[in-house]
Amino acid sequence: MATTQRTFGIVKPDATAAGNAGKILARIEENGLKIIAMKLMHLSEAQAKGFYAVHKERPFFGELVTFMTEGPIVAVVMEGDNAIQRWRDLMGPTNSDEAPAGTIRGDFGSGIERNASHGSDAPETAALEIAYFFNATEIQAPTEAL
Ligand code: 3AN
Repeated sequence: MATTQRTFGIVKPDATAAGNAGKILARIEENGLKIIAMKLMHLSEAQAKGFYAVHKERPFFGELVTFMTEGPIVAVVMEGDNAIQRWRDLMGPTNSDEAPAGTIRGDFGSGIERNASHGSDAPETAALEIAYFFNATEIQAPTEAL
């Protein structure tokens, strides 16, 4: 059965700096996911640390925060049937070196950190991440439980 979902994505600083944001957003639309909210922003250190708080004990946390604050990102909310898995499939595996050609990370990323994009991994994290970046005036409340 088709399940309409919302998911959250980021075009990361490496991809915006390289001029690939438009190409990545086009892939979202070409694949039939609907962009329902979007903003370009330059994260502060505090905002990046808060977003990645779940990784704060990991050895790469400091580097990850430095990377995510080095330039603008595009924060995007997508909606569609099975949107969470579809967006993760479009991105490919976390490590760009292992991501096949044709995936966003395979085509636009380099390595495990500078991997061009982020995507929520479950409905609960999608809801938290959407609320972290978009307030009630910036995104319509879901009509059903999304
Ligand atoms: P995903 O974003 O595919 O769900 P996670 O949750 O394993 O991947 O990783 C969260 C973020 O941390 C990713 N954006 C990735 O770029 C970064 N990351 C994961 N492992 C490493 C690592 N070993 N070194 C640097 N950055 C990493």
